[in-house]
Amino acid sequence: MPGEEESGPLPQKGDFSGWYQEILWRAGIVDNRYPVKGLYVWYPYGFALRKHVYEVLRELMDRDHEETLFPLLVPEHEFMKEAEHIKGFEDEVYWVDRGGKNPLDVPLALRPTSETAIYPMYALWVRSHADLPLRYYQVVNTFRYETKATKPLIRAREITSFKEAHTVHATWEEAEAQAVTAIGLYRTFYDRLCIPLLVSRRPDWDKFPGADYTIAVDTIMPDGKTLQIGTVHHLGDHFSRTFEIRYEDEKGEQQYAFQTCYGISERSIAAVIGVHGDDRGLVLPPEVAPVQVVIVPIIVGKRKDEVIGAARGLKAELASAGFRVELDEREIRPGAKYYHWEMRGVPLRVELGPRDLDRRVVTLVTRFGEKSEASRDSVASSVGGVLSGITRALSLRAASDMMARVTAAGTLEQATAAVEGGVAVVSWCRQRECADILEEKTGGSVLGTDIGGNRLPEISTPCIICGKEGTPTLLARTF
Ligand code: 5CA
Ligand code: ZN
Repeated sequence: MPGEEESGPLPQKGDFSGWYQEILWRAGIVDNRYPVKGLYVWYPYGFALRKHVYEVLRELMDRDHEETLFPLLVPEHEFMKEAEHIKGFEDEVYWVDRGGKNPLDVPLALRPTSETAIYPMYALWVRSHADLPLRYYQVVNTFRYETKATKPLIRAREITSFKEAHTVHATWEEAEAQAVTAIGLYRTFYDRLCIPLLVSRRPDWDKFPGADYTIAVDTIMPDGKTLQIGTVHHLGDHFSRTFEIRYEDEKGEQQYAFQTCYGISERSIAAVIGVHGDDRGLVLPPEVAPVQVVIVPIIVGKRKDEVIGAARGLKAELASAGFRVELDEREIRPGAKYYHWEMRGVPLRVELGPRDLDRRVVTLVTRFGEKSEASRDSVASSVGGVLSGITRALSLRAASDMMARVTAAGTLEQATAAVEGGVAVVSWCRQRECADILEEKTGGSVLGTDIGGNRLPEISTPCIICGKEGTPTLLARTF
């Protein structure tokens, strides 16, 4: 069973690494004790959270994408086709090379991502311009033999919840427009999770292997490090030339297609946990909370049956109004129940005791500790209103916390100080040599250049290293 109440106080969130590891099991998200490094197990409560997060993602994707499912295993000859892609992934691939006792004729890669599984099929499917644009996605597990320290949900060797979209277009410009659309989609997705973003264009040496360019979305975790929680890649025609993805244009000529791909993983859930949680546990946005409302009956003296009966009626009413609601009837102190549900991030608690019954009211207590009273006769609409308020407050708090950690830096000293606690915005000329010096002197990494929409603090234009013309650039310590 997940960590129970008697295991002592939760580490303070200020010790983020200790807090994070501990909360994953105390709140029943994942168990990291599976006997293979980098693999972990979803508990039912964590799985329910994952389900709701991915329902939001699927709802957004399904507006103009279709969901598909491709095999996990990729034959070596397909995997080895695109030179840059292989170079980027060869040290991270798990191989299957035996069937029972016999060596396989063709070794099979466990997909680290699915370009090389999907694109041979796209080559068969794409025939004419009428087939384009093509926009498919899948949600699957992928495997990467990560060599940096693994962390559940953040750096896993089995990525259990890899949402990857792969699109095909007639022109480079249409693929670019799709990349812009995808960034908008990811903005909306993270907005629904109340997670603020910094969006930047990765430097060329950090782009996805085989891409023309990569746009990444990052957020800032409580320890000041940034976490990349999604990427959008313009693939140009690199893969279409390798995999022969061609279409017949209006004039009857064969043309190579242009492609994009973009992905999100369970890091999205790590961000929800890390950005919103506090010293008492998870704080979940109502939209994705497995339990949105918990009813705690306050039972004193003789009126127990009456209170329980009323609480069951309230549960039925809230459930039929569409809320995910639990009634905690356990024979333990109310305080122990509060602790339990606070740890699990339930946004709203409804308390109901004999005096509330007499006055036809209920007491509402938000996960932030704000108390109010609602009339029993209009309780569903009060609960809806309070939950909306919680969503707004979470978004605002997360956004202002993040922006407080983004600092303009005109000197190396300022940049060094800024990356201690968050993100430095510096001016950089896009030359590798300047980035190397910048990274070495400050201890941060160049995330990427601003692509607008980030509301960054103003900085002057000369490159912080060489003094030539520069662009606003994000510098941070990263996960
Ligand atoms: N094929 C492309 C787009 S689908 C691709 O694989 N892009 S990626 O390598 O950037 O991965 C997409 C996202 O997955 C990353 O932005 C990151 O948020 C997440 N991710 C990458 N590696 C891991 C890992 N080891 N554990 C958890 N999430 C990961
Ligand atoms: Zn420079």
